[in-house]
Amino acid sequence: MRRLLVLVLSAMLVTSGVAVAGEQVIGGERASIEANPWVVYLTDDHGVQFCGGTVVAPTKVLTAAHCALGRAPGDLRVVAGREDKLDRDSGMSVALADIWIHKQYVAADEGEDLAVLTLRKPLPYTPLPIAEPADRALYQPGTQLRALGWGRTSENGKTSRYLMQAVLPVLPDTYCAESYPQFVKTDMFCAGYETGKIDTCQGDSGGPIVADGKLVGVTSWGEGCARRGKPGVYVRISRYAKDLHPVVDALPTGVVEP
Ligand code: 4AZ
Repeated sequence: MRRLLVLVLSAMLVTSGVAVAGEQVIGGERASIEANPWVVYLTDDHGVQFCGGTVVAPTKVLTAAHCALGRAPGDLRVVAGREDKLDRDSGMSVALADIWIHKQYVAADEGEDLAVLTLRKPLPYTPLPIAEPADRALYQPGTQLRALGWGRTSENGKTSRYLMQAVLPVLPDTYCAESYPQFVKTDMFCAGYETGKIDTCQGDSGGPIVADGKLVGVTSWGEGCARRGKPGVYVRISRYAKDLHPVVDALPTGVVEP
């Protein structure tokens, strides 16, 4: 009876698309920090990783608004140059001077899910350029993007000790709109597979999805993780380039122009 129940339950898990194998990001593989020096994670005041981010200038980290909202600069830190969360000797943990949240942000599934963190000291890691309006080709359905993060490796599982990556093709806006009634195609895109199985998950939010050496999207939201017909949704960065440039390219306070 007990064995039958286990059998039935595991069959239900398989058919519901919950990632039983419990692989990485979900269904991904390990990635090196050397090849992706601009990917960072955010920790709370207990040192617990809860979101991702991208170095977009020496003192600026782009993340999701929902990762930063309600937090003071002293409540979180940026960890850079560290692939293994337990390897405290690698990379660095940096304090914040300021948090900017997009002024139109209300909720992740309404768009504008963007925040820029200003660091107290510059990072020695190469920044990643953001996608611009001219980069529209990167958002064509089928474009192979790569998402990175230390998020959960199954929908209800633990976050990853190691940096993980997964290749996720851009899906047509029509498909995203059928999946989610609140999908806003000008501000968001969705990526993944109709069958689910490979996806970002909780803890990956705020982190990068990239192609062609550019930041194409910021991991934002979705219904569960790796579920059939419920792809991950990402901030369409090219649409926000004009909002981000003044914040990202601002000289650090205290630096005076010659
Ligand atoms: C989250 O809660 C989250 N499957 C991140 C990504 C996705 C869903 C939820 C996409 O941070």
